[in-house]
Amino acid sequence: ERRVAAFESLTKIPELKPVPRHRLSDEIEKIVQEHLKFDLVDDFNSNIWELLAADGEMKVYRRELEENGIVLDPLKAVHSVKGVTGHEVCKYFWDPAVRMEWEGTLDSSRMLEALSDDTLIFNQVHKRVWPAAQRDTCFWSHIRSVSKENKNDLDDWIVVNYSTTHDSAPIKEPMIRAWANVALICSTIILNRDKYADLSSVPRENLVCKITYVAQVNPGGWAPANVLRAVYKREYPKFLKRFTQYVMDKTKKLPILL
Ligand code: 18C
Repeated sequence: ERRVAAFESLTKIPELKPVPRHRLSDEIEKIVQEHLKFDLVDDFNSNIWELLAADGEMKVYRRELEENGIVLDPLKAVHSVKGVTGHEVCKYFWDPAVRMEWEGTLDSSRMLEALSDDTLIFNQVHKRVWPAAQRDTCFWSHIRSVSKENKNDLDDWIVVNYSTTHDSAPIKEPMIRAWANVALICSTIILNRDKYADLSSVPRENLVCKITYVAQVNPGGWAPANVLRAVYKREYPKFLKRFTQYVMDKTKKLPILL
């Protein structure tokens, strides 16, 4: 049923056509649906989440979780950014052509395969954090729009980056393979919507993009808990600030991507 909604919403966007099925279609569908179901639940008053950092509209929360001495702290952040749409934010997060312009935690990013117009597979090498071994990741990255019931609203957008394996990315010791399940979900609010006959005439200043970002990372081997938590605390807020500023700067003079 949701595939139909996605199909309809994709057909009205010129650069995204409905995509044929491929070997990861079922897994992607399941993981995307899980994110859409759980990530948007407003559970910040439930004692589940501990505030890790706050700056203006941005709030970064974490939940302490360790298994067999490995830190798996789930992370959830919310942000609200003016002047951009969810489509724009997700597009820049997903697009390999601009990744290195905003990603500050990578030594390299290599696209291994395009499974379809909306799903790519990457192998990324992360900056080494002393004193731990260097980490890499291999993941599929999927982008899609999610139709709203009210046709006066802009679609929501989501990108999921989810670890996988790939023949072209064997683990090369001493590198350690980290595992990630990351989602960026964006919802666009239009201020004074009734003043504008059609969406294409809405000015940027009337756009507000509500961002939810969740990340579950398994460092994939020993890493000192205190160093790791210090890296989280520093890097996630830095990423959210830097990336959203990047999207605002890039889109400022461009026509709005609805
Ligand atoms: O979501 C982000 N970026 C996406 C596109 O690149 C993609 C990335 C997922 C991140 C997976 C993290 C894998 C861990 C690798 C080690 C990290 C080293 C950090 C170096 C810092 C200088 O979805 C934006 C992500 C931005 C924040 C990432 C910080 C993650 C820190 C996790 C640390 C876990 C490994 C610890 C290694 C040793 C520490 C002592």
